[in-house]
Amino acid sequence: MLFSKFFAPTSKEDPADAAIISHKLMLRSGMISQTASGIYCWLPVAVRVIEKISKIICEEQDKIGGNRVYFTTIQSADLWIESGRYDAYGKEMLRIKDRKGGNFLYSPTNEEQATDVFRKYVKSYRGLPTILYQIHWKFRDEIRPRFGVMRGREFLMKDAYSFDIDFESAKKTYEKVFKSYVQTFKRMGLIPIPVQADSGAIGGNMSHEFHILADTGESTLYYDKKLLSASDDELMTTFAVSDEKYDSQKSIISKEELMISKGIEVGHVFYFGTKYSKAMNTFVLDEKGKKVFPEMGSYGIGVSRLVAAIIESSHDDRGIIWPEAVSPFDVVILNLHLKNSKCCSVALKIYEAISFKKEVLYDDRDITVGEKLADADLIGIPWQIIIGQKKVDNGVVELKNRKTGEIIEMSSDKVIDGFLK
Ligand code: P5A
Repeated sequence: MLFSKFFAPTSKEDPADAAIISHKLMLRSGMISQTASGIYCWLPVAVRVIEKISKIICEEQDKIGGNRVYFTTIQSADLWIESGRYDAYGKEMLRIKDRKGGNFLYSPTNEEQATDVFRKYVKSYRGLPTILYQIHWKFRDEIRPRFGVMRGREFLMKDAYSFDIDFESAKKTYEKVFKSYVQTFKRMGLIPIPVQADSGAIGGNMSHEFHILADTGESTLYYDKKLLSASDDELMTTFAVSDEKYDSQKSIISKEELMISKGIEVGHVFYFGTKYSKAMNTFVLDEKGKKVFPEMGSYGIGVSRLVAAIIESSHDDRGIIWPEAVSPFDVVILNLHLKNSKCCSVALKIYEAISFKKEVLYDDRDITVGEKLADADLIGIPWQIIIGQKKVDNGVVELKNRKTGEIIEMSSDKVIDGFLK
């Protein structure tokens, strides 16, 4: 990708109305553009990150038997009247009328619709367990949208819905999803902290939130120090709660072991039994031909929130530092002297050679050296290949690690070899 043709409107100015660093950096690096309170357009750098995050999520969901679908963003109110949530959901639901006066809404979540799709097609215990998931836009008319896309009104979520024949099987599914979430977040370079949670508007009786630690998090977490080194299995039982649930009198963690940190909720899983299957008369026939209401769960990951959360946990005073797994590009080539034919031929040679294997951004813009270096640090691609006149005359280019700042000089052939490995 040539930067001269790439739509990444970066800016030096610190935006006045951004309170947290991820919001500032997303605006400055040209990732998002606000169109109304809590509603953002997503520009190419951000789209590439969302796609990396989504790919990891899908791979992990598919591993546990998830089936990817697209439910709809616009739903008929009828399903929500049937489940009893239409009135209960309150003002967070964006309600819409069509030209015939029919009641519709923009999906804040899709439990009802998932149940409706399931009941139309699955009639026997043989069709269970079933997991349906999607990555799709949601709308919640939050009272206080804030911190950019962290708490938006329109946001992207991965939402999954599971159907099992009985409690034992549903519990296994819940545990499988729980562990796959731990893997999902770890693959993005994050340390997930699962905390026992209330199930709120979704309803039910078993629920965990997944947080990542960041000073700007909206929740305060109380957790056992052991959690930071726990195995995936231990994570399910190691003690952690958020502020609403913490009671210092009843805490089972000793003072020495207790950690208190701010966290950002990037995922939330729920088991809620037959709440929706009963309300929506959704059943299958078991081996003996008896009607059984499936036991259900739902599982969310805040995909758009994750983009901001990753930035909160990985940046410095010059800009974003993308973990390699979610970076918009693998490497950026900075041609510092466009008018120097040697710099141009070396840059092009490297660009053409490594583009087969890597996602490469080639900064061929006619701007100052300072601007080019600053933009590369701001956008935060993990590797920079810096091509300057003096170095090229000496037969070398510079390879910079964005995270450590370390710069190594080497021949262009050696750089190419490194990226083709
Ligand atoms: C689980 C999947 C649900 O909606 N129904 C389907 C269940 N859970 S949840 O906790 O309400 O949301 C799941 C995750 O979505 C993110 N999220 C948000 N992201 C940005 N802006 C918002 N306003 C917002 N609200 C929720 C969170 O990461 C949450 O864990």
